[in-house]
Amino acid sequence: MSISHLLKAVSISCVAMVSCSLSSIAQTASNPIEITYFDSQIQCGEGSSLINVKVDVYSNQQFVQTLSLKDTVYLPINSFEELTFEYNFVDSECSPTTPTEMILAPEDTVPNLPGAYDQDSIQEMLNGLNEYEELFLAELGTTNPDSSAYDLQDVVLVINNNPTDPDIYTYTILD
Ligand SMILES: [Ca+2]
Repeated sequence: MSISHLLKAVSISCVAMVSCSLSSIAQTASNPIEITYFDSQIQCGEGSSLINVKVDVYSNQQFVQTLSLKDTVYLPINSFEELTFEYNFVDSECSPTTPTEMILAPEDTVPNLPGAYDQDSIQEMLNGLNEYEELFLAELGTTNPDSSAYDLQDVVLVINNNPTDPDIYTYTILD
C-alpha cells in the first residue's frame, strides 16, 4: 500500500469518526509509527484489584484517540515526540499522580526494577523487542523513585518505528 493511499484511508476514517484530528496530521506524515498498549499493572491500595487505565493520545496537543489495554493504533506522524499522553483510572477511588515517563530502546540501560505483580521485568520486555521497537513506560502511582510502588510499569506501550504492514492496523477497515 502506498503512503498516499494509506493517508487517504486515514482521512476517510476521520470523517467517519466525526471528531478526529488525524486528517490534518496525515497531510505532513512521512514516518508513521505504531503504538501498542502492551501492559498495565497498578492497584488502588494493597490487595485491591487492578485499575483499568485508559490512555488518551494527543499529537501536538490535539486529541487523537483513547487506548484501552491491548489496543494498537497506527499514527501517521513524524515522530513519537509529537505525542503526549493523559491517563485516566476507570471506576477507581485513586487517581494518577504526576506521571513519570521513560522511553527505552533495546540496547539502553534498564532501571533495576522488578516486574510489577505478574508482569515481566523491564529487561525481559525489552529483550522481546525488535531493534526498531521501543518501550514507553509510565509510573502513575508515586513520584518517589524510592517507593515500592515505583516500578514504571503502570502503563507500558510498545512503539514500533517501522510498521511493515499498516494494512492490518486500525484504519484498514475503511480502506
Ligand atoms: Ca507503579
